[in-house]
Amino acid sequence: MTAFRWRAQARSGHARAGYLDTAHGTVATPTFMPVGTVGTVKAMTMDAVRSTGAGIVLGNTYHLMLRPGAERVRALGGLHRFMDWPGPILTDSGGFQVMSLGPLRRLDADGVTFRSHIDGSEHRLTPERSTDIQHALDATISMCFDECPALPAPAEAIARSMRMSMRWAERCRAAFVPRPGYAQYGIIQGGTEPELRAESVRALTDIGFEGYAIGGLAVGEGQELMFSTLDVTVGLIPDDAPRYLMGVGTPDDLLGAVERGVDMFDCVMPTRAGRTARAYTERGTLNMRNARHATDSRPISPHCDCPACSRHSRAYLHHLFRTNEILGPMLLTWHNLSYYQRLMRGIRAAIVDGTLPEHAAHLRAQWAMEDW
Ligand code: PRF
Ligand code: ZN
Repeated sequence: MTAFRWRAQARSGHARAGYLDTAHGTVATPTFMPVGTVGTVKAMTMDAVRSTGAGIVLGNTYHLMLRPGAERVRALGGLHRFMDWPGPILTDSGGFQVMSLGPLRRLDADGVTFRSHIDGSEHRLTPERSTDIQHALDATISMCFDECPALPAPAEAIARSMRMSMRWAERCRAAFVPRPGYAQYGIIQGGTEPELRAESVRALTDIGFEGYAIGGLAVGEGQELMFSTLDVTVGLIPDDAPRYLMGVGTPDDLLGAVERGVDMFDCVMPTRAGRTARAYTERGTLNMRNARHATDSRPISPHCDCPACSRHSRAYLHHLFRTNEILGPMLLTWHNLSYYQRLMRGIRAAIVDGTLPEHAAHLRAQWAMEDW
């Protein structure tokens, strides 16, 4: 039986490299988790996801409770078996996803009532229900049910929302059934107000979780405010607990957040961009629909060993997107996830080698350069 824990391997400034031990295997951190919202990383087989170097993936309570339903996933052996991912899975609680339904949701102190975006049927999520669903899915890491207000918002509204999320966190913890190698993370809220963030960390550490997430960022505040909020928040989290920045971000966001002490990330960016012809490279992004790629026999990136780069030209990818062929999104998602995992591997290696400042400067200089 593996106990759930994060252990440090090396440090550089506030950045940490380490390992996350779970019931479903060990993951090197800092790590990027590909998003598998409905039990699939869109356009990818799980073998392909594994081959990019991903060690942990994310699933969503909200989507899976509606289709196919948490009890069906449980009856079919849990989410790992259902989607064929034996490694660790983190599930988001549904709070953030229900938020984005806008007029389809009604919030009260006990939870959220909402209409399905699929068929309009009425459903309810509470801290207890969200926690039970994540158990039924057999999530390795369950997230607390929270509210994530959009920014900017009045400090009074942010404070009220954060305090409600902290009361919900207590109820989530009470509903959580601990098992060896499994974890539940609390989610820090409080907008960009340092005092509210500090109050939120205190509330969550008083309850006690296996890990702590920073929520409520990348919701319209901009990178500068996101980084300054990390500067005043991350250091308050217990040093021996994993820290997860939810829904972030661009390669530059990831690097800046790792430098500030974050260990885990998830974002739809590489997968969504891959389906819409946008390629991430060491020198910024490319739009594969652009006519300048039409006769280019070079790979997307000379540094990438993904199938799109090792077997195909930019011209072929351009052709696939121009003809709306399904292989275009498949290959470009593979490429983008390969880029994100290569980025994280490089950052981890630099923390271990003690060369993070030089490596970060090199990455930023490359991002600012013209395409090869
Ligand atoms: N809460 C939850 N999930 C999230 C967020 C949050 O604040 C964010 C914010 N960027 C992304 N995903 N539960
Ligand atoms: Zn590639």
